[in-house]
Amino acid sequence: MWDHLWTGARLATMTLGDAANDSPPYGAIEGAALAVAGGEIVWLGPEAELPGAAEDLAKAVHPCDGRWITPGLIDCHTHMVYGGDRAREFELRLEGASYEEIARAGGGIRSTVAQTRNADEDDLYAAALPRLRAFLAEGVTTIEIKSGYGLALEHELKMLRVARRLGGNHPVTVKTTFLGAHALPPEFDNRPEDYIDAVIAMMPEVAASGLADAVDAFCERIAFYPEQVARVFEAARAAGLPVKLHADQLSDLHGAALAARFGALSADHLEYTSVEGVRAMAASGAVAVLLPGAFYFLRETQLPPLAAFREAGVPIALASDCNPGSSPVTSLLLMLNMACTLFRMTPEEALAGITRNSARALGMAASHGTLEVGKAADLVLWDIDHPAQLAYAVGFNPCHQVMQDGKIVKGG
Ligand code: DI6
Ligand code: FE
Repeated sequence: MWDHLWTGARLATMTLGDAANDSPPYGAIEGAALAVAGGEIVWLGPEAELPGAAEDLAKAVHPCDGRWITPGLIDCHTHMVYGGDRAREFELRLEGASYEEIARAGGGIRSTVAQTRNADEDDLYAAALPRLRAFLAEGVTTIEIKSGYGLALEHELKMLRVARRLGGNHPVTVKTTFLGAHALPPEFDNRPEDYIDAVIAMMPEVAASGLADAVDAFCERIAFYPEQVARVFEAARAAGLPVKLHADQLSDLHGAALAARFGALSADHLEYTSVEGVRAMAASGAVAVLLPGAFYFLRETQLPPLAAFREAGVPIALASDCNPGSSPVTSLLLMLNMACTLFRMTPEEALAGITRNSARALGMAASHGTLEVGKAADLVLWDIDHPAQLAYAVGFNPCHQVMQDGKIVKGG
């Protein structure tokens, strides 16, 4: 007996079609059924091909009335654990100050660092909770959470522990990333090389703690130069941790190529990435993670090189970049709409960006991101007539039911 069987469903499997088979958009299967047992998808296909009567096959049968099922949503880039907020900085920017000017004047990331250092684990947990709940309400079943507002071992580990605790107490898979090289902390003013040494010195303990699944850095003139990032990445490699990079967000420092050189899982932001950077990513297999929330909130006008990514066959993911300074966003569905309206991505590309390709950006492609037999039973049932409606509507949440890791966690 299967544990669960959905009938009368339409599936957006999001599997990459076999070109020879001329597979339908969204990898769609209409008039479909899908079965779950032991936390895995064990059967899916046209309902007419079920090997028996539904009631004889599963302990729980869920008639879907034609609703769509997608893979559970995956947000592969967030900074959702932090202290305080930056609403005052938002006002300053509206009065004319730029994000970079505020950062250089010691505001920006540094103000969040001060507030995060002052917060204890319980404070940070409580602050992150409503943000996490907002994501979960829209069908997010996997979320990545970065450190990077502690910038000292004790505070970085504190952030990572909070991230793990959020995952332990909620129906969501949390992937954590150590972002020690996010900004220069005030005690290292004018001594960036010394701070990079300090980040490298943190690496063995971060790795040994088991609190980090990957390592990230911010490669930018207001953060760290490529040579400095390369030193951090060497240390990550020595510690056996995969890397990813905030690359080419505000200027082209050739971050995408740097990420590719280190076999990064992903390079993220990428508004200023050159064609050479795109080619390097294509050759290395890195995922391009686009962050339309930050593009929107900073009123950026330089578009990421989408046509080049498409042409080179670089997989494109989307994420919220949830953070207090450049993307105070807690909706992954909103990112679908912004990716389409701002970047001219198609609704299908956008949905692949928060399922199949975001799984890959987290190194989880073998087990997550598509509806396929053998993959984790993370899925969302939507009150929609067509998958494009997920990207089309703004501020609307048609999430009907969520299964995470084989358990129904919303909309019993
Ligand atoms: N790029 C971003 O968009 C965030 N971090 C980064 O490296 C912004 C972080 C912040 O402003 O607090
Ligand atoms: Fe970010």
